[in-house]
Parts: sequence; C-alpha cells; structure tokens
Amino acid sequence: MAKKQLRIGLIGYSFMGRAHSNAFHQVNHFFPSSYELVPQAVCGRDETAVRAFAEKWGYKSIETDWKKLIARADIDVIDVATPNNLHAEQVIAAAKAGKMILCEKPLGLNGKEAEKMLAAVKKAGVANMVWYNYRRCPAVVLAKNLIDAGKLGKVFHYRANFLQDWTISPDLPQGGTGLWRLDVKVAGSGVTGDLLAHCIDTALWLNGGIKDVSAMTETFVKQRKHNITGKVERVGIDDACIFHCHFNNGSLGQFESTRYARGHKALYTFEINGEHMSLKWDLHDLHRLQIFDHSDEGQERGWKSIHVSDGDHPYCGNWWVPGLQLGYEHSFVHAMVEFVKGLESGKGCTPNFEDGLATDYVVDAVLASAKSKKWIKVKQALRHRVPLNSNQTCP
Ligand code: SOE
Repeated sequence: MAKKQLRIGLIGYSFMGRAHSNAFHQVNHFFPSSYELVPQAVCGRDETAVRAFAEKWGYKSIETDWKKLIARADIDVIDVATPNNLHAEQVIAAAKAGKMILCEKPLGLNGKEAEKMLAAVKKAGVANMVWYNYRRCPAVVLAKNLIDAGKLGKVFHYRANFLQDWTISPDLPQGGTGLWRLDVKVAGSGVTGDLLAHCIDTALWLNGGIKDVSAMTETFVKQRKHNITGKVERVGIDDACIFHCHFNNGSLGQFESTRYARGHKALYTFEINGEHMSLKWDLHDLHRLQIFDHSDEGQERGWKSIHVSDGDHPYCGNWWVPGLQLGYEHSFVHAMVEFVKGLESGKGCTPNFEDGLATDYVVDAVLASAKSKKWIKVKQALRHRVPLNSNQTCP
C-alpha cells in the first residue's frame, strides 16, 4: 500500500534542527509505518548556511522567510526549532494555516503564551507535539511502565537534577546564535525554562501534577557583554534554581538545576522512592534504569542496574540486537515515532501542547516563588486530548 507522505517544513537549523532532522530520517529507516516522513523544506535567514544544511540533511528546498514556508501548500507539518521567543508567533501562524506542528521545548516563553498556542492548535484541530525528548529514552519509558503497573505502590519522593557547567566564565557573552539561552528576552528564563523544564515534564508524566512550589534562584554573573548590542548588559536569566514542591498524589518533590556545577555537562538525574520500589535514572548512563525492589528475596535484595537494550524493552526491538545500546539522538526518533503513532490512531500523542502548557505553568510558579519568596500554587492545565482533523488521521 502506498504510504501517506508527511512533508515536513523545518524552521531553524542549529542544534535542535539537526536532532529533529536526524529523527525524520531514522523513523523511516527503523520504524516502518503507514507514513513516510519527507524533509520537504528548511527555513533560516542565512541563505548560504540554510542551503548547506538542506543539502546535508536531504531537504528538497529552502526558504529564508518562515511565513512563506508556512504558506506553502506542499508542507503538512511545521517543525519549530527556533529560539524560544519565536515559538508562539510561528506556532500560531502554522496552526492558522492548518499545519500539524512540532515545537521545541519550552512551548512558550511563559504560560500565557503557551495558553494561546494551545488555543490555536485546538481551534485548528491540528496534531501537535512538544519535543520533550527525554520522555522517550527507553529506560525512562520502562520507569513509566513500572509505575503504571503499580510496582512502586504509594510514591513518597521525587528528586531530579539537571546540572551543567558551561556558563561559569564571566567572559562568556550573552545573546546571538549559540548564546541566546543567556538572553532573557529570547530565552524567557535561564535554567528553569531550559533545563528544569525537562525535569518537570518527565516528573509530570511519571508522577502526576504538581500542586505548589517553593523556589530560589540565583544569577551568579550579573552582567555580560551582549553579542548583538555590543554593550555590557544586565543578565536577566536565572543561572541556578532549586525548588521543592507537593505533587497532587501526596509525594514531595525536590529539583535542582544550574549551569555552574563544574564537571557536569548535562547531568540529568531523577530518583523516585515508592513504598515497594525505588527507581533511578541518569542521562550520562541513559540506557540503564536502576531498580530497588523490596519484594526481592531478603539476602539478594539490593539495587540492580537494568541494561535497557533487550528486544522487549521499549523501542529497542526496532534497533539492533540485545546489548547494543541507544543514545541521545534516539530519544528524538522515538518522540517522532509517537507523533506518527498518534496520527495513525487518531488520538494524538504526548507530550502535546497541553503537556507543554502544564510544564510552563510549573516554570511560571517556580519563577514567581523565587521572586516573592513565597509558596506559589501551580495553575493546572486541562488534560484532555486535542481532537485531530479527519484529514490528519489514518483511515
Ligand atoms: C542547553 O545546553 C541544552 O542544550 C538544552 O537546551 C536542551 O534542551 C538539553 O537537552 C541539553 O542542554
């Protein structure tokens, strides 16, 4: 049977543009479905650079104006891989044009923006996904499956960290390509929206909603030269953030993120302690899940490390043979697999824009709490699926 083509128009071609483009190709190679992902066009302002990217990643054509890309009739899906301050405008325009939408995280600069983005995709009835890729690491999905099977029993604690060290030098400028994450006008926030957003997304998925938060943030380097203005300007982002919270299920949460933990490059870890079982995961060893099962025989009871690579582990059967591990890039492939599955079932996928809004609400509450030095209640995102247009489902 002929495959239905999903012609993708990518906006932005840096780090995330590459991660997404690789996923589009690998889905076709490793996860056959009724859809064929077609890298149709890529858009960026620098024509020479975007042309070189298109050649390297197999895009058939280029645009230098994202509005033109969105207007094209030969594009089914718009993939927004631009800096955070562009997400809302591009997503809303794409929804109005009836395109399906993939959006890099965080969904909006804040909850208010994300609300408008969610409203736009709901109104248009278009399929949508936010690239919270770590949900789709096989070991994280295994954790989700164990939790959903009730193996942990009542959950008491959820702990997560995301530690980096790349902004310690006060000589590092802010703003512009590569360094927009340090510019609050472009990024919205610092580690809270960039790194903790991942931890929050995973936590909401694994452990349910967060009720309230108490946070502190710090900006260690107060001024940096701005790459675009050339002037030394105030740094508006949070360099570090620590918060604790109550989950709706009664468990306590503790989260920390910083870009000032010398020696740590992208140390995303989480630990969940339940009544019967505890789980630990570590991005630096991402194919492993650590499990402590209290029901194990007394003398043999202890932490065990599962090498999540067997044929019956999540997604692994589609790749190599047992024992050969998967990495960072595969999490994006699996995210895209879920998007395609959501089209096939007509039910959509997660994390979708509702999930993205839920995370943005927690980020907002964390930043508000750090500012006010008070506990802040988290706005709860409505949790129902966005219905898809009939032309976006598989017969
Ligand atoms: C920042 O350094 C960053 O690239 C984030 O923006 C990503 O979302 C995270 O996965 C890795 O770190």
